[in-house]
Amino acid sequence: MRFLSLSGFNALKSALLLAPLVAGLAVVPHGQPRRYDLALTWEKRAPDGYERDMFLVNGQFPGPLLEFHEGEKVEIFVENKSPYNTSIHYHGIEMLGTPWSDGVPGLTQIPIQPGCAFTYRWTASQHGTYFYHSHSESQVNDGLYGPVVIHPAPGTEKPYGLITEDARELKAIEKAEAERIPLLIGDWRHMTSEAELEVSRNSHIEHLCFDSIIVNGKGNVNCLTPEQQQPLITPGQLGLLGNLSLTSKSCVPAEGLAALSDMIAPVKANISAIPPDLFGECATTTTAGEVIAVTKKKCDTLSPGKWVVFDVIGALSLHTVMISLDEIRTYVVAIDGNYISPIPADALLLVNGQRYTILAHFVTPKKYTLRVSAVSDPQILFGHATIDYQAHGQPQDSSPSVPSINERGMNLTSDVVIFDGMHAALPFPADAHKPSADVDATYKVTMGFGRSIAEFVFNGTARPSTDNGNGNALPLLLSPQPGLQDNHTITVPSESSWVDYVIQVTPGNPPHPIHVHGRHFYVLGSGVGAFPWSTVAEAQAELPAGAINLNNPQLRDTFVTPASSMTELSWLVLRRASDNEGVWMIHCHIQSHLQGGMSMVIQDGTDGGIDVPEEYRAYQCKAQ
Ligand SMILES: *[C@@H]1O[C@H](CO)[C@@H](O)[C@H](O)[C@H]1NC(C)=O
Ligand SMILES: *[C@@H]1O[C@H](CO)[C@@H](O)[C@H](O)[C@H]1NC(C)=O
Ligand SMILES: *[C@@H]1O[C@H](CO)[C@@H](O)[C@H](O)[C@H]1NC(C)=O
Ligand SMILES: *[C@@H]1O[C@H](CO)[C@@H](O)[C@H](O)[C@H]1NC(C)=O
Ligand SMILES: *[C@@H]1O[C@H](CO)[C@@H](O)[C@H](O)[C@H]1NC(C)=O
Ligand SMILES: *[C@@H]1O[C@H](CO)[C@@H](O)[C@H](O)[C@H]1NC(C)=O
Ligand SMILES: [Cu+2]
Repeated sequence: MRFLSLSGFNALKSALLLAPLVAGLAVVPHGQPRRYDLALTWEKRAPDGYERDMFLVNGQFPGPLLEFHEGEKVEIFVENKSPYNTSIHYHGIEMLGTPWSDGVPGLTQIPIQPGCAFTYRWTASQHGTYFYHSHSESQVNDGLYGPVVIHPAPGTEKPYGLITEDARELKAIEKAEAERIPLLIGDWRHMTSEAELEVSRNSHIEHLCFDSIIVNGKGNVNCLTPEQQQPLITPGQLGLLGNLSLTSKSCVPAEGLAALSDMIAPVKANISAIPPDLFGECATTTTAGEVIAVTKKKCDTLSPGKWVVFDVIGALSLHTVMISLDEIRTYVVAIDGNYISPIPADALLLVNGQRYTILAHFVTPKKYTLRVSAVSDPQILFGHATIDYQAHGQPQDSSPSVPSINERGMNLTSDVVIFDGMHAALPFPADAHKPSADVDATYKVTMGFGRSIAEFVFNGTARPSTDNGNGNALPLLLSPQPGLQDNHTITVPSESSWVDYVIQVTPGNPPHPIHVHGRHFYVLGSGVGAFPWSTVAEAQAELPAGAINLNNPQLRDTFVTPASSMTELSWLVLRRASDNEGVWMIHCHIQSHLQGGMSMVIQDGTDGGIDVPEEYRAYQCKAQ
């Protein structure tokens, strides 16, 4: 304190008054942005015991936690020291008034080329759990991601009073929230995304096979013998397998996917283009997984146990996973950064791109296993991490923790409570937010397979990638196209303030996690069969009561379409405010579907042009 000037001291004081002290978060003078510098490099690492080339951020994988107080200005300086064009997207951040910092090459910026730097500026206008990741090609699969946490502003109403009324326990929960721990869940491959993309273009097949599940960038390869695989094979998997067997990576072999391709796509699969190690050739590794130490200190007397808040982040490439912390019934308290009325759960279904904030209470000191099991049909894939709970003065129970789920994510007993995220999750407080009862427009689009099972269409057509720029054209944000309605673009005029998106998925499709940039959306409903109505109001008049929820729907940025059967369509209806001018992507968050063309662009209120700051309008590669 001795060296602090008086004005510095006042700024410090006001910052302290405004925001409760959060461990590890330095004070930023009032009104100044909180700045992070991220250096992207391409180096060798072995997250699951197998060494490969991958992205690191500041020498780390996953990238460092970006932590803010709600309301703060944000400045993120990204230096690209890798050999690839890239960009950084802040998944789930609404980018209110800063569409130029959304990080989508070809749409909101030109890619950050090797040797160049780019500064993202935005406001942390929401609180909760998010993550940053590359939006170029499938670089997420090369490890270019990291967590973002925005601590709620003082006075924010929180749902913890519905869990306990004990003031000391509540204080302990508040403390746990301030010290929240990210759990980034990933599915990992040994082949680089660039090599995989090349193979995919030649094989005309989606490569539904991974090497491991990693938690916070750590895991190991688990190979199963046919005897071990047998009891874990699901009916859906049997359907894909026919008379084939799972590979040593426990994947439906490429031949099985080729047979599917023959049934539904005109462009034939070419299996000989697939190197054998992509689907087969498994070698078990025994790398240590992530271990998170949770310690109850002597002075920590608020609660007889220890409350911990985890931010579960679906930094996945493909798989949908079931997550369960042995012996602990957690509470789900937020979805995609929005508080909900707490939902108790022993196991949680996590879809690619979604986030859940969960609260756990530890009583017995013990090493608890966190299990992560893929539930998708094409592969048996699982991993784990450990929560090492120690309490001062108490011996640690050395018995292994008892699982609630198996390697396929199925409950092992009938009392396991599963939260699948598909049904009611009430906003907290109940009147926190609500969709408009009326909309100004309804846009109906279909999505599904394209000409091969490596190509995916949104509104009839696969959208060509603009990941390496837009030819010689400026990014769309700098040259918006008024009124454009085509296979790749939905233009919502400025007059429209609320809009419905009706997505119909063609038969034979897996669930698609739909992610929208900019404003979050309300999930009004989903179902199997066609959606023949032209508006939600018409649908509501004919569908059974409750099929469309306008009262308390989930507010999210990622939600999954129902799996369609081989003969029927399925549908998903999203209602979204279009009051945030910009050029926003709507896309499937499965990397292979996105790289296969499953995306569209929403121009929100761009008809009058957008006043892009000179810094972004005139951006050219800045040397570091
Ligand atoms: C597997 O089934 C396919 C047809 O679905 C058939 O052509 C092939 O001969 C069968 N293979 C074996 C080993 O039974
Ligand atoms: C299939 O892939 C192999 C290996 O890349 C290539 O040599 C062959 O020409 C391809 N066949 C067809 C029909 O494209
Ligand atoms: C899993 O849970 C369901 C629903 O409670 C139950 O019917 C089923 O028997 C459980 N599975 C096992 C193996 O106990
Ligand atoms: C747009 O999609 C339709 C199918 O919905 C297709 O017939 C048409 O060729 C596509 N247009 C372009 C320009 O690709
Ligand atoms: C990288 O981006 C620049 C600018 O858009 C583009 O001209 C170049 O072709 C891209 N490089 C690669 C390897 O795609
Ligand atoms: C889908 O593409 C067609 C052009 O094929 C276009 O007329 C229509 O407006 C698009 N639909 C939406 C919702 O943008
Ligand atoms: Cu998809």
